[in-house]
Amino acid sequence: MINNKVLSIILGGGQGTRLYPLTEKRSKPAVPIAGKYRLVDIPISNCINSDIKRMFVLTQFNSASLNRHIKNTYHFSFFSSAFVDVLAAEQTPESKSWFQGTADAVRQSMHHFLRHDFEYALILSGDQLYQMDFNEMIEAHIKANAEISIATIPVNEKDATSFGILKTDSSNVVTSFIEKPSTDLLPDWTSETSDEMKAQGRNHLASMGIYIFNRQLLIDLMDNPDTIDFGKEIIPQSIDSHKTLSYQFEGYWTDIGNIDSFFEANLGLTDDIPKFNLYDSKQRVFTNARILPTSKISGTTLDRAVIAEGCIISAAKIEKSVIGIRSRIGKDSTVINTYMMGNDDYENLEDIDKNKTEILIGIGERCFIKNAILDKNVSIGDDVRINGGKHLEDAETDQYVIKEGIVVIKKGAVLPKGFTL
Ligand code: ADQ
Ligand code: ADP
Repeated sequence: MINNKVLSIILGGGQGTRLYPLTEKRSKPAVPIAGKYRLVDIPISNCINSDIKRMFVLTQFNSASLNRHIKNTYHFSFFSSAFVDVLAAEQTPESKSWFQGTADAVRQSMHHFLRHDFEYALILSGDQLYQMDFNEMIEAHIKANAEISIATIPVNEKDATSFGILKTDSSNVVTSFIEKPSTDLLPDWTSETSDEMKAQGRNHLASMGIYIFNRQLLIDLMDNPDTIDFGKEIIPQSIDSHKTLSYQFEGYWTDIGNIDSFFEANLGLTDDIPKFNLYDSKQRVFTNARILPTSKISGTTLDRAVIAEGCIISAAKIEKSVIGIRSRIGKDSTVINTYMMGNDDYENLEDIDKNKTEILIGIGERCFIKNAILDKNVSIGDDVRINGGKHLEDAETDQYVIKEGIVVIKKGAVLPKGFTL
């Protein structure tokens, strides 16, 4: 079994500034998505579905919610060699700083990887939404006798400037690579793609940031402390001297590393036929099994609503929205184009009385919420109106951040009755 020879390294995130404020109080892999999962569940599930069961998650800082989530979710048999280990940037006598970039994160963690027996290191990004069988990629890597493989996907001109773009020969061997080229350089960086991709204007071959390295080569490359990133240094400096294969993928794949793409990817789950399929019994997405009660909904018109377990909803209308675990939405409220992450706990009458809370956790009555992300445990008073959209300028307060028209209510924020935005 080739997957026994693979060790997976998930790049869990740098400082997470692009997903701020969702990363204000937690590390990026712990950011909740799709109502009940966390970002890190995507690459981990892809590995498990590919029978790759030894995984390291590299993260800039260790958040309690990430550790708890991993510990509560991924239990493997006592007799199995499977594990998911979180490695946070740590101070050692040799290195005193945080991970400087992706290659530096791998370098600083090498001593942990080398304790394990593996022939191939599979390096994955932690902020992408996709379903992929890594075995096919590993088989192609071995068959071609490659030293490095890069998963690639055709992209259009507009997207090409945000990715590493490459060119290959007729055997899919990478001949040149440029990290995030400027628009004026793009005409020199087109590739022959399938008719379906061409019809969508996708004529540039982008790196998906998913790599396979042969063990010894990774050790050798990590010896040079001047290389910080895979995209900026390691890949461009390696392609001439090490056979690098492009493994082309044409399924759904999207980067969810910033607020805008994160919002779109979550709301995309409300489409009639979502591009990311959570309802596939062969490619399951795993997460913490919380044993929550069913959701209770009354008097609500639901249209393209994705609703997680344990919710108590009396809203008037929920449209094109993802409602996370244990959410509470009061009477006559309307929620449109919104991702509500849900709550960590329920408030019972005793708690409410004890805390003298006037504003209950969740969304109150007669509210109107549109184009928003509500992080976990927010308390929104009655008659609050949040009308997000491009007419709003970027802003930040203690309670919320506005980025490209999307209003992000921070974790645990309390919005008083009648608050309007
Ligand atoms: P980017 O996504 O811009 O491009 P980068 O910011 O290096 O590259 O992030 C790659 C992954 O590593 C992300 O999941 C990120 O969260 C994580 N990461 C970043 N810094 C980290 C750190 N210090 N510690 C741990 N994890 C960290 C890369 C490639 C491009 C390619 C795109 C595809 O460089 O060539 O096209 O990915 O998305
Ligand atoms: P979920 O994935 O259900 O959102 P979290 O990991 O965010 O769960 O935990 C929800 C809440 O439950 C946290 O705020 C925390 O206080 C509490 N909690 C969960 N597990 C533990 C634990 N093992 N020890 C202490 N508190 C916990």
